[in-house]
Amino acid sequence: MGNKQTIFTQEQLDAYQDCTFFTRKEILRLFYRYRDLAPQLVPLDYSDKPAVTLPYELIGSMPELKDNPFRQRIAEVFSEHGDGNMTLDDFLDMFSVLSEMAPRDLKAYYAFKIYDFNNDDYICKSDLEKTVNRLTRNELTPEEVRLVCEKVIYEADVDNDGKLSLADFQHMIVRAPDFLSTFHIRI
Ligand SMILES: [Ca+2]
Ligand SMILES: [Ca+2]
Repeated sequence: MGNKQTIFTQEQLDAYQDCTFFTRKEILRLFYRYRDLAPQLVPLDYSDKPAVTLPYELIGSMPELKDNPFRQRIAEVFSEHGDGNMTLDDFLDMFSVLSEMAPRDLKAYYAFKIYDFNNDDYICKSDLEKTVNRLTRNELTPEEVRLVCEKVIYEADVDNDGKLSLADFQHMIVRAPDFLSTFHIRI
């Protein structure tokens, strides 16, 4: 309120508010979080859209992510080039989807992408094994993981092709909300 900022133009701020679940104040706060990761790389004036990308190592070490077993996949999925390195836009998108304001369907859509480790638009058995291992923080034996995956596929694979499509997955998480539990971050 009357608090002039010169980091973004009004148009940029309006666009960020339209594309995220954040208020102007939250957008600015996240900008400073991004900048604090590498002040020497991130300018204080973004009005000319500088081509800045921060390496995954910095993003993944943030307190909100560092204990998340999916942190690298999350960064990859939200990064423009799929390598986990992030522009400010990628960074805001990521936190927006992970925030408590994001609707469940949107979280489910991104969770599906994150669990689809080989990016082929299906969660197959090996994607699911990796997912279950991470969700349970490697506390299950390989045999237990195998049984869980078989059960999930048996119950969720509606069209019976042995793998989960986005539709299968959306159907499944209604009954297994744990699959979204690592995608809530308080900022
Ligand atoms: Ca896959
Ligand atoms: Ca299927």
